[in-house]
Amino acid sequence: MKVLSIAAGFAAAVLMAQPVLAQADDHAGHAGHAGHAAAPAVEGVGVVRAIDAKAGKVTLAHEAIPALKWPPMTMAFKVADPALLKDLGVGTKIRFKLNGQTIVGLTAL
Ligand SMILES: [Cu+2]
Repeated sequence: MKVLSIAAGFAAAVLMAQPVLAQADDHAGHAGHAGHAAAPAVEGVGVVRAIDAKAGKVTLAHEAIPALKWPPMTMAFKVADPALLKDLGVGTKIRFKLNGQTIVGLTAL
């Protein structure tokens, strides 16, 4: 029975490792940015380029965000709450608050 219990323990370890791998994958699609893992909430300024209310995403041409070492660029962000998008239009300049790569708050400028 010893062999069986070792095999069961190994299977459990593999299962437990999977959520960690999935988290790491979240950042793989964003190679243009350096070192934003576990970033605290940070503010940025940008102009709305596109809105996808259904997906809860907004594309911004954002200014540099020195706290995250991000250069100015155009990219899509998820929003924490789709209601944040309701007063936005293409061309609206906003100040936004980020938690990781999710916008958690914004105001039109
Ligand atoms: Cu960016």
